[in-house]
Amino acid sequence: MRPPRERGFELIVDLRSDTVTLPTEEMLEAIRHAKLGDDNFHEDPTVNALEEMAAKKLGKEAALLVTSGTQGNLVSLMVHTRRGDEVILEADAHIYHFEVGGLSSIAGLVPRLIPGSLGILDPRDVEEAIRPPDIHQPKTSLICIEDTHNLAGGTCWPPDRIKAIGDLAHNHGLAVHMDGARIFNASVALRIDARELTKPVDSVMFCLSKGLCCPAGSLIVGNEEFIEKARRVRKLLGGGMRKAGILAAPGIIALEKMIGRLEEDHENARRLALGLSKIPGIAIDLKRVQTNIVFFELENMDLKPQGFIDAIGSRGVKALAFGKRIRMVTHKDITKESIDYALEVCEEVALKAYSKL
Ligand code: TLP
Repeated sequence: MRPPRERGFELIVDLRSDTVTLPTEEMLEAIRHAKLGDDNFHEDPTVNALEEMAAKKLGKEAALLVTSGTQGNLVSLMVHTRRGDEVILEADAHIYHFEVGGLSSIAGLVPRLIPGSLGILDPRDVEEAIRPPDIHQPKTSLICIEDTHNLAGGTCWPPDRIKAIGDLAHNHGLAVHMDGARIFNASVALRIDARELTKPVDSVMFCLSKGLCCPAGSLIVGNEEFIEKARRVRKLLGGGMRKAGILAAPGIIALEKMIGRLEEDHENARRLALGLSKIPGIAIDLKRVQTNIVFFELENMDLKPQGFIDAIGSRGVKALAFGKRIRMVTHKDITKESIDYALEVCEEVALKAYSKL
């Protein structure tokens, strides 16, 4: 079998991340025709329209376009906290592991990591970690949750758990920030309006540049006061983008048209995961495969994860290693046929390396 023509010109099945998605023709057209203005003066009508739409979609008062998910999370953390405060995070949180330590180096925060189950925190563990007012201790001021949870395998927070964390936080006078880079994947997978998932939290960051296929950009949403402060912090971090309507224009199309199709990515991820589970030497936890992310490990194989990735890469199938795990992510530019091709290549490589230890 020959690899499908994913990009028209390159023979590649790129499963490294949904961040590799290319914008649709309609998005490129929208960029071409976007009405622009200086967003630092609030005068970009396309940005204003996108922000209004994002706030509505997530049931909050206001929204702010930021350059990336990393910037959106950092801005949110800085608005909710003061330097020296403690922030509670799940032990495998993206904010802790993959955002260059900005929460400490820039926001001046002390991370308090609590292991969850499938990335989901137990409110009892969180309550125990909240510090009493004490002159010796840092002040707990924020709880972060991640939905879907990337390192746990794209798992979804049950809505009642989000509510329990929200209630707990608010009873203690703390805020909750949701790293919802892929919140619409959770909403589609659970068949629940995204507003239901975000209602209990004070702020949410979500990404346009992943499964929603935009070239760049993320949004943060919250109440008017939060967004007003966030606008200043975004400027401080170099995120005041001026004629940002060229990024907002595809964002509007993303929110109107790209959310529904995430279902297809989830079906492809399931097909991939089931196929991988039948290959000798591949260990996969199927209960984690709830959205578009698939993690697996190699067992009894004469190959390390990077060796496996290099071997499938030479046949046009790309994946990423996370420690001893391998990650594949489905997205718009991956079809059912490319999944079948990827499975064929994985099986071939695995069979050659299986039990040669
Ligand atoms: N995640 C990327 C990599 O950084 C690992 C990926 O390929 O999955 N929150 C979550 C949950 C994320 O998964 C990511 C990106 C971000 C925040 C950061 O977004 P960007 O890359 O726009 O800064």
